[in-house]
Amino acid sequence: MTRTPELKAWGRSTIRTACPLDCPDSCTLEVTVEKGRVVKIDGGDANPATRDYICGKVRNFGERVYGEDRLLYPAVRKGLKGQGVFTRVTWNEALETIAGRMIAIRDTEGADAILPFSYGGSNGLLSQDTNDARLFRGFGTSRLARTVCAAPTGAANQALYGKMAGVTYADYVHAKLIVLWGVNPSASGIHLVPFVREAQKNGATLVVIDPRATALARLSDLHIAPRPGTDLPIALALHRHVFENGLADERFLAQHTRGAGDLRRRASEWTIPRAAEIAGVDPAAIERLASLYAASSPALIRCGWGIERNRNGGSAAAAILALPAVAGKFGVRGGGFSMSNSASWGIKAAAWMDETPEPATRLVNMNHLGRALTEYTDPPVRMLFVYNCNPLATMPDQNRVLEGLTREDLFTVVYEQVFTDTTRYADVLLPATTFLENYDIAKGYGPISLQLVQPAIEAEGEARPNAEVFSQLAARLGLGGAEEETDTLLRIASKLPESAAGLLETGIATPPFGGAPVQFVDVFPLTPDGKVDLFPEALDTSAPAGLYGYQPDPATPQYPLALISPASEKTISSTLGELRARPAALHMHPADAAARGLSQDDPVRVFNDLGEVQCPVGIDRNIRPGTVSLAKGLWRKSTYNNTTSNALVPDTLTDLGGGACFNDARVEVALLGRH
Ligand SMILES: Nc1nc2c(c(=O)[nH]1)N[C@H]1C(S)=C(S)[C@@H](COP(=O)(O)OP(=O)(O)OC[C@H]3O[C@@H](n4cnc5c(=O)[nH]c(N)nc54)[C@H](O)[C@@H]3O)O[C@H]1N2
Ligand SMILES: Nc1nc2c(c(=O)[nH]1)N[C@H]1C(S)=C(S)[C@@H](COP(=O)(O)OP(=O)(O)OC[C@H]3O[C@@H](n4cnc5c(=O)[nH]c(N)nc54)[C@H](O)[C@@H]3O)O[C@H]1N2
Ligand code: SF4
Ligand SMILES: [Mo]
Repeated sequence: MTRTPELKAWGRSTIRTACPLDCPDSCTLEVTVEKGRVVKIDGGDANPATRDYICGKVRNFGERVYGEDRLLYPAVRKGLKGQGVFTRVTWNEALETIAGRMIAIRDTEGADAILPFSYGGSNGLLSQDTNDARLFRGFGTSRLARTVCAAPTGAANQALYGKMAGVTYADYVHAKLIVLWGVNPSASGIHLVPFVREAQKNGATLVVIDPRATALARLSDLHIAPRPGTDLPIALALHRHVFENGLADERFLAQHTRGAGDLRRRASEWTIPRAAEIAGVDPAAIERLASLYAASSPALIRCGWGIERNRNGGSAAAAILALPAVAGKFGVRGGGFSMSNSASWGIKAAAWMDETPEPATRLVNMNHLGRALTEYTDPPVRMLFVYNCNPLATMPDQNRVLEGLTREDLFTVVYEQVFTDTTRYADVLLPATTFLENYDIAKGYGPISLQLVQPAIEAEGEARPNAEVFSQLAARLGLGGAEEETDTLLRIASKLPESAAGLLETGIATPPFGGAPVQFVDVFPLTPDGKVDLFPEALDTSAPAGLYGYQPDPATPQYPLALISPASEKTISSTLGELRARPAALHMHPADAAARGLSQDDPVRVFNDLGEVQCPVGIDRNIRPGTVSLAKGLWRKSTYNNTTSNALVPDTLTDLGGGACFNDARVEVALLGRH
């Protein structure tokens, strides 16, 4: 396989590819290239769910590719840690330095003193869990639990349904009731929005459950704005309502589920008034939702990731996902639930990683990065190898992460596209290609799609793709021969399930069930006995308050405000954060601002015992009182004092799955300068 022939052409050409960023939609892209440079990025129509439009972030992605922050050459640190002074070296020198250091660490303290650190840079199948895993597994480094996102929702979906495929975007138009629960598609998955609007035109009722009045909440029939972290009581009150009023689908429960009795018992204490009290909402609103849900069909719940980022996130996801089973909402097009569809192809990295099994080395929860770098002994972390991730911007307890990255005795490799916050603390910098410069396989987790990502341009500078760099490093360490990127692509493509045939030839595989399976008609639970497990024992044992057990709000009189950090339309996590211009504002309800004597644009301190963020305040009626919001994915330069919301986020873990509790940050806000 050779690189795209168009690359050789010097005229104007359009290349079809796909977007592998960590966004559910996975758009088909058409990239126009003139004289070897990208001049236009727009949507293509191969993936029908994304139609042929894309978001502004990727339309302007050229600003990243050609921007002044782009990393073009390998480099090593010259100045003090964090000073940001580097000297250019060759790839050979950079890889020799890293390999030498890895061997030295293994020979003195053991290979598990090396911690590879990666997450969402690209969701493609080539850039993660391929040659990187082969290298780190083969060398015996510490393992990383990639739990920063989707760990609690994933644990719940796995245990209840074995990650059965969910309702896809196109089928929303058939629903008569849509509940958007802790999800904001107007920012985080824009192609869902027209389907929701079309359903509304067809007469569907729209309910949004979100502490903020998002764009779709403002267009909804019912908006419930709970205190962050209280979705569990609301969901349990809905269960209680359904069970106690004889509205449960007993036949479905008997035939397709187990554990309904235990779920019913745990829900029995949650009357609607009690749940409403805890959630800080009007009981009449929950009452209305309960009646609507019981009476409507097809009824569809989209369970987002906003509900998982707190101490109750796993149980909340389980209780929400259990609703369609108890209330009998499956078996019709447009009915059931939708969440992540990433498992729908049945693709498992194990298919191409079998020859390098995972060793039983130390497992580090990525949400504990700060702790790992500053506290772990036996052995301490001596090398941190960061790729596909910007942990200084995106992980909890930012000040502790920073303290760790500043350690003189830590050797940090950062393999990146641009000069991020994390990059500044590197000892060795490696330049990575963007998806416009490499191959990949993009798997959507909203629509069920699988597409080929192919280079539209030659790599800028000396940037190289992950598949190639990790295999070259592995070869230097005696862990197999170096592989070209296209060889890795072919190897992985050959291990994909039959359903993915045709991907390399046509650029897009034909999804199972036409990409629109009906739950309990086309797809069934992939649990061991094929039933929905409404009360998985393993979850009950691992959750601190038991499964469906509510843990109270962590607010204190000193720090009464809940700080949330939802996805913004300007970045994907922190990707593209370099392009944000103005300082980001803390969103606050007028009543909370008045109580603190704050006016629009006042500079404020947002603080708790972990840290402080200084930024302007934006008075916003669309956020519930008692909750404040600062966008996810900010870079440190986006505030006055170089910290972001993560400086206020504790590194406590969710009840299930070891996830991050971003929205459990509790803070106070005051005018900057007044103490
Ligand atoms: N533009 C853009 N798109 C993205 C991303 C991005 O950063 N930018 N990130 C991608 C990734 S990695 C992910 S995981 C997804 C996330 O996409 P979403 O599922 O939309 O997740 P969030 O934006 O974290 O939160 C969604 C909503 O939940 C609300 N919320 C916060 N706490 C609670 C709560 O306790 N209960 C309830 N009911 N609601 C709550 C927030 O106000 C927010 O409006 O989006 C993906 N798409
Ligand atoms: N406060 C707060 N923090 C959050 C969240 C929140 O809700 N609130 N949400 C969390 C969520 S949902 C997620 S998913 C995480 C994501 O956190 P991260 O995994 O840190 O994701 P990004 O910020 O997108 O950083 C990915 C980096 O990988 C780089 N990259 C992209 N492609 C490649 C490649 O091919 N090779 C290499 N070597 N590098 C590449 C990009 O340039 C980018 O800097 O953030 C979490 N952080
Ligand atoms: S980030 Fe999402 S909406 Fe934007 S182009 Fe990529 S897949 Fe499409
Ligand atoms: Mo995420």
